[in-house]
Amino acid sequence: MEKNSKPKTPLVTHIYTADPSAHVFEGKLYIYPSHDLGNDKPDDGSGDHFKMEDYHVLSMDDIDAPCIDHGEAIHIKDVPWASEQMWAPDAAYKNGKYYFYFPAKDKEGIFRIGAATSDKPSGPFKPEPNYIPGTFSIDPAVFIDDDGRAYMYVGGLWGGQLEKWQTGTFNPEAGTDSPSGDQPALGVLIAEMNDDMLTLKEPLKESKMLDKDGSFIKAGDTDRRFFEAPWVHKYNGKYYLSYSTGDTHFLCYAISDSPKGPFTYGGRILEPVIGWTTHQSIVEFKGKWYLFYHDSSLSGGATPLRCIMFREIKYNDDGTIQTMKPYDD
Ligand code: FUB
Repeated sequence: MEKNSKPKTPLVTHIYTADPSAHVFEGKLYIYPSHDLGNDKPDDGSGDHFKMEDYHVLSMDDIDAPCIDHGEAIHIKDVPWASEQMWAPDAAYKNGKYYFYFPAKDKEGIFRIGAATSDKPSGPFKPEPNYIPGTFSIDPAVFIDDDGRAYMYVGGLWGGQLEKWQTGTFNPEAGTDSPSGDQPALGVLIAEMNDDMLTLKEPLKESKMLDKDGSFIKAGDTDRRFFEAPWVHKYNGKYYLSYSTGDTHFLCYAISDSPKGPFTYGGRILEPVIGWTTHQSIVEFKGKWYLFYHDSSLSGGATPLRCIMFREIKYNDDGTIQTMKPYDD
């Protein structure tokens, strides 16, 4: 296996950033990260220690070009339905417009997914008055297939509230210990989007992840089960769902023949980084594939103050992704 390059320095250091969703728009790399402001609340697994109320858009003309901050693209004060916690976002381009997707808590403290639009990839983005009907939980990722059909992927355990939706409605009492052990783990939620890119064509539906023998990945298999940060990319005709394992801190992936799954566990992309969370996107740019991710190195390890970076990823001949260690020489 090829040796990893040295860890990259953060893409930007003037603000704390996380959860980078990278896309190639207009021939450049555009990165849509979260913006960490930090607060004094304890890290109790609820996510309340994050303070995130706006988004900046970043771009790079080339892979070794300086990273430009285009400034604030959207602020929570302009989103009528949202109350707090603008977590991991994504963006998409269709119909001559740029779409920005973001999770935030509504006025009742329930995570929903919002959308905003712009004529430019750098924004500013104009938020829709309401969240996307039928959405819940966190970490939206939108994948547009070669045939133009668009799919939204969402989901996050613990602070991301996915456990609370197991009955189809929000149950505030549902704890983070269900399911557990040998029970099938909760899977990513998927829905095809309408052509307007602002509504879902169908209800979000869970796709449970499979092991190589066809059985479900178990909830107790915390080194491999889906926790948060879904992202889908297509490589050699296969659909790759990458994700974070949360409390075990791995970036992993699973593969399917369909954008709607089921996805079969494929392996690990990145070993744990400095900090609690890890969250990725994978993008092809000028014939090479890159992993964008974050750690907490810029803040000396403070969990809610993160910084984004990237590195090239390599595939093996059988389509598996080579596992990387973040801090190897
Ligand atoms: O940035 C807030 C949350 O932390 C994200 O939504 C998760 O994916 C994790 O990175």
